[in-house]
Amino acid sequence: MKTFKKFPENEPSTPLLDSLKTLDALRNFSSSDLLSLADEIREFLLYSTKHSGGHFGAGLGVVELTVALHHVFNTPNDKIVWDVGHQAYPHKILTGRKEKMLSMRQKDGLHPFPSREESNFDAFGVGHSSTSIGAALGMSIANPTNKYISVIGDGAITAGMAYEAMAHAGSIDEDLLVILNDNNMSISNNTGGISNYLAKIWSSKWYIQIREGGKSVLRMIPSAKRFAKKTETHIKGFLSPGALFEELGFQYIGPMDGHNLKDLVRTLKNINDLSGPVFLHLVTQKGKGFIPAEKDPIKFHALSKIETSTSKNIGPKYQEVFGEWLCEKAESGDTNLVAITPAMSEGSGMTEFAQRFPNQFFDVAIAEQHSMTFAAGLACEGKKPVLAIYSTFLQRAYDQLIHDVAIQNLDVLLAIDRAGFVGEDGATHAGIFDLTYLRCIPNLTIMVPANENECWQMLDFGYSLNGPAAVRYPRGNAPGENIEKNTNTIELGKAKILELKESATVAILSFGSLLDISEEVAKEIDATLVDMRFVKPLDESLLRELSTSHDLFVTVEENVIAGGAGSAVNEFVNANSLPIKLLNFGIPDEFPVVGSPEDQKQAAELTKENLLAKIKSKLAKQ
Ligand SMILES: Cc1ncc(C[n+]2csc(CCOP(=O)(O)OP(=O)(O)O)c2C)c(N)n1
Repeated sequence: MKTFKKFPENEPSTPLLDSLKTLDALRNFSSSDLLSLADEIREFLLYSTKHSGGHFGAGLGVVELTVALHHVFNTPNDKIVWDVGHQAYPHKILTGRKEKMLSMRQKDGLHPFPSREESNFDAFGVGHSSTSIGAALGMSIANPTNKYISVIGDGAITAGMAYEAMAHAGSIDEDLLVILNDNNMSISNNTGGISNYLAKIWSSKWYIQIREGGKSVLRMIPSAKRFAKKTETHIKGFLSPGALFEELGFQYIGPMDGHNLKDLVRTLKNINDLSGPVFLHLVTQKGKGFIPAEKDPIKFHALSKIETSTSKNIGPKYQEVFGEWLCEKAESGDTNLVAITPAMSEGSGMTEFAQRFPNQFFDVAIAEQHSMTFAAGLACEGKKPVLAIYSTFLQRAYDQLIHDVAIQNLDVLLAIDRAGFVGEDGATHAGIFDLTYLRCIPNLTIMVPANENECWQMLDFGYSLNGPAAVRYPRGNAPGENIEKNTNTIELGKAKILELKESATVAILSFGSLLDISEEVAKEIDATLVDMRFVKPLDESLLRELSTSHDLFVTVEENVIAGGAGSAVNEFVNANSLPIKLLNFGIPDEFPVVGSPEDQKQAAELTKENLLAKIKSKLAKQ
């Protein structure tokens, strides 16, 4: 295997890859051709991701696996279901999309995750983790003529969904291959009992023997048929390294070196003859073959593209504001504060807090549902949990929010990050639904900061409240307001009037992150401008007052229009028969395009020009 110390300067030549017009020829490749092909893919991946940005280390770690799977299995009829899908760049390169790799993550370019729309080699659309086993199981039951392979990481397999699906597959003895790509990493170091369990397997005599004695794991695989009857499996469960998976009804094979292409091919060919659920445990290295990424897999989880940003924001990133706030809270001696993340410590700005206050910090692994119920439990016994969670991943913990936190009116503060458009990761990661699905939950206070000062003060305010509260902030940099740490101007359900125009016909009610556009529009048409601050409770007395002196309420939010903050205003106006017309701006009833947040705003027509045009036409109709 070739190893690289730096990114290739120029596009590397890839003769074998280019010769593959379809994958038929790949099925007859010799071992040495397969090795050369893997080298070509790895080098091209370095080149293309350097230019496009995007997920990096995970793809490098599955180059050999990708080649082996497409060599052994009859794809696309046989289906590879990639979990999360962030490791699927080599798969995209090999399945006819090499020429488009540089367009990855851009508007009209390649999708950053597998997408059924993009290629029939992409068996299942992903982005969120831990869905691959359930999806592959459904496919296998629906159409047993093909083979179905779920490839799941040791991070993704920490989530409950993976076990729900394995328990189901095991109980019905369905044909299914689950490949665990175990690199001992999530985005950060993997945490929790499952991770410890896998680490024990790594260090077990089985794996050490294979690694050091050069023995092949193939000897542990029976020549063809199902390995053992149920009772034997049970006994073997106590002896084999993968007892947990055996107990769930899988035939466990491994652990084996996931970079040894020759052994991998032989093993997969043997497994192809087995029936029932099979669990193949591969040990791989994140960032494999690129020395800087092997040394620092956290830094190289993803590469960011150097972009010419059109954003005028010069303040800190919102997650940095959150991280600093957490640290200051703990520094002040508040030992009841407990900060929780479901596997997103770096992205949520919690690295410093985790280091300085390890006893008040929990990374619960990729387990959003559990993170919420865990927070509820902590609150029951007097702690003050702060759950930092990306808007898109909060979707996973919805029932737990209603059932465990809100009904019991527990003191849990949600720091909801990456709310609104998140850009290049596309629709799977968009944080555009939360105001809609949160607004209908009784007991929950919802705040939307328009800058870092408000964000800080709202975190403080939400933390001090009795009952659940949410502060919802966007991806990226804040506008650059001074943070006033020792004053708090936030009052429950009170908006802030930024501009009150006596003669104005229009009042712009801005909810959170789009205050910049709202300001520009207000200036242009001499409108009243309100920073609403609260989605729930709404500032009802202000709405009543403004409705008597204006003709039109214009609501602006970075959330879907359906059921969002604007809807809350509409409902209030209707319920109270207020004499005012309404115009709602937000995200239309479509999933966002792949592209930058600016591209997404353009596509949703959230621009100053469009707002002005629609307001003018609405006024003209009056
Ligand atoms: C439900 C959900 N929560 C969080 C994430 C964010 N996320 C993307 S990749 C990743 C780590 C996955 O680790 P692993 O499965 O071991 O794959 P690796 O990157 O190590 O190859 C996380 C937490 C996600 N995609 N989905």
